[in-house]
Amino acid sequence: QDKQASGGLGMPFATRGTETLFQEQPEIGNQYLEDALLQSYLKTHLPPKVLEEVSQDLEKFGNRLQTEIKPLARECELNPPIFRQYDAWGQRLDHIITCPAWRRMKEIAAEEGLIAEAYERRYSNWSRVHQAIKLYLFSNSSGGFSCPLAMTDGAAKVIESLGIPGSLKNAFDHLTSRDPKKFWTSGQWMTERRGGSDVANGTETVARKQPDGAYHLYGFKWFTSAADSDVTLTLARIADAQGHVKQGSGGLSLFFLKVRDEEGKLNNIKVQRLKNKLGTRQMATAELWLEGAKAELISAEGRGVASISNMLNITRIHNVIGAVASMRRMISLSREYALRRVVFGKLLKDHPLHMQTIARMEVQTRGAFLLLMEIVRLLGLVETNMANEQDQLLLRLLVLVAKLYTGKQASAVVVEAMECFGGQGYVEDTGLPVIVRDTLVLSIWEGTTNILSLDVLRSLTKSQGEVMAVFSSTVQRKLELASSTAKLEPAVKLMRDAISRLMHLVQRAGSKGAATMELAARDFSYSLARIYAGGLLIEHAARPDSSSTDVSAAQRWCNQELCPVATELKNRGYDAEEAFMDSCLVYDGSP
Ligand code: UCC
Repeated sequence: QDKQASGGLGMPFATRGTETLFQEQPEIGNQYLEDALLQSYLKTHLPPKVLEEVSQDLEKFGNRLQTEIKPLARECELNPPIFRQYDAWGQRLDHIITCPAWRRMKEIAAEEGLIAEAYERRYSNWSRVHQAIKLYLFSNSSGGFSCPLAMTDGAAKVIESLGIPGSLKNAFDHLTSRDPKKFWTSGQWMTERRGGSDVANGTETVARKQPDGAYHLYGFKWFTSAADSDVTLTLARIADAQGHVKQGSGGLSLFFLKVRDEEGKLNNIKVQRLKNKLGTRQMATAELWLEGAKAELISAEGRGVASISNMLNITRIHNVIGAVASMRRMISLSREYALRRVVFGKLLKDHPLHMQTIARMEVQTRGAFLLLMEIVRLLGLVETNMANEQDQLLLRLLVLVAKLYTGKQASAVVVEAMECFGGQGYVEDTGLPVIVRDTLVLSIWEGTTNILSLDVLRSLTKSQGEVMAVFSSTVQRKLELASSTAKLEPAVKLMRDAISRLMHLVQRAGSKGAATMELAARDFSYSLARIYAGGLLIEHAARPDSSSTDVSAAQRWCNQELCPVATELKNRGYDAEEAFMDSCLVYDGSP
């Protein structure tokens, strides 16, 4: 350490510059073995036989990630897809050329059963947890392949929820295959040029029925992620005999289509260009013209949005996986770096302020991780018919809440963690900026923070408030587990106070009016996330074999404002006057 700190001052400067490495690269080892929270979660929840098998698989996968998969991810980052629209002689090609490492990722995803695991259900309700953890470990070493996997999982889910009709059986088998030669990925073509959030009004694509019962789609898809996928789900408006279509959400239906035919020719699709994105550059996102693409109607007419929601709920869970994985990766690297980097005469790990900064990120990441585990646990119960109606309501709510909250958390944490490396964090070939760029999309795709917050309100209204009763009683039950743990008392007290303020507000929501509730939507969703995650952290810390760090994490989480919506309501009111002042502030006094 002393030698490193002195920097070998005896040497000539030029030699020092080239021979003496200034800083050692932080490296992570087997991500499964290094993740204490993950291991304690599994130990607490999984039945012993399942735990044994899953642990073996995860350890093996952790080794494979370290030795084989991580270098492939770097290849994907260095060789983003290329688009060749024409050949030298002017023939239209529309080829999206991906690198060998990207194609290898697809094979690995099949071999590891990254989709199959969830549908084989060999561990019954725990299969989803197993799959989610593999995806979590894979995420930041996947070279962007997490994205097509999210949509593939979503497509398989939609097909399964339709009862795997005969016409889709072959596709389902491909999407859930462990055979690399057979495995297909799916796209999710929802976004059109008039809008990505307001799908109901933004979708212009028209479907024309053919004499054989198939449909031909005509339209323009503006943002299609992983456009090299084999199949896709997409929305369109069915034209009647006069060519008229129904506008709004009720005019949308869901279609399945193959992107290419048996000979590899595009299905009457033209690629206009690839997007030049801030991040996720390893993955081809395209603008596509549908010029009579042959498709199969797979929802009831006019039930497109409700049907594709099954896909959205899965891709949103993958979004949460990506968020937690990015936070965990950046913290692991920061932690490692702090063990090696000497500044002001001592290692970073011996600087209390630096450790405080990483510890704060760790608390956020723990809350997000347990939230993720909770939604995949509930999903596993639903998928194996072990969930009651209340579990289903809770899942519908928590997917939205977890997606919107962890997307924001992850953006904040990865930017903070980048600072832990000083200037190195900003240097491209450290691999750190890729993580930052790829994380920033998580609060945007699969529904922005505000759009999801508004949907949280809709899910409350739709359940006529029942979901809030379930939410509250579930969190209260978790707190009761901690009643005999004295060290958790202050955290439990803060939580009880937050729940009571939240429920008081919910009871009065009916009299508040839609405009007030809309203004409160984001703070309300944040309150749900913080309170639920607080309950999970306390539950985890109340285990008989919990550690002092589990207790400290729970306490620190609960020390933050757990119910910001109640505080804001008291201080500002979310009323018309506030809304007017918001506009004045934005437009310098003239809304
Ligand atoms: O495609 C994209 C990028 C792909 C990349 C994927 C990779 C991600 C993983 C990363 C891993 C690292 S991004 C495009 C994503 N687009 C969106 O997320 C759309 C955002 N907009 C919304 O979510 C809106 O809220 C809409 C589109 C759902 C609103 O549509 P409507 O038609 O105006 O809304 P409604 O009326 O609320 O919903 C219509 C029906 C209702 O059912 P019924 O008719 O029975 O009352 C709703 O309850 O759909 C139902 N529904 C849902 N059901 C709506 N949302 C849900 C839901 N989440 N779960 C269950």
